Amino acid sequence: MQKYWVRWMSLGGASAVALTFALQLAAPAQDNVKKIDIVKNKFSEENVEIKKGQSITWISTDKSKHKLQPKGKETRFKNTGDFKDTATQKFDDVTNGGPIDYECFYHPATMKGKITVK
Ligand SMILES: [Cu+2]
Repeated sequence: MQKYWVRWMSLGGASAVALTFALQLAAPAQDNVKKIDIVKNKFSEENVEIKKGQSITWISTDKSKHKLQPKGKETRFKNTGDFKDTATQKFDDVTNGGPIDYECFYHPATMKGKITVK
């Protein structure tokens, strides 16, 4: 009996790690990422509300490149640099309050957005 207990304990540790890992894989990571499509130089949603610590992924199907940047002196939005397919940014700074204004460097007339972080 003792032998089995020891074996169970040694397996127990490993399976706890495996289970934790499996749970992490199973957890809907997508829930923590808000997706915004970019089609023909337009955002699918211009005003979005997310929770602190959430990320936004912009998914572009345009042939032209985009570069999202903060508007004015906004410091909570980081310049994405040029991208053609996707760009992701995490938002966990809510210190300034109010929505975060951003735009596309190449298409500021049609690509303007606001992000409210709660
Ligand atoms: Cu653009």
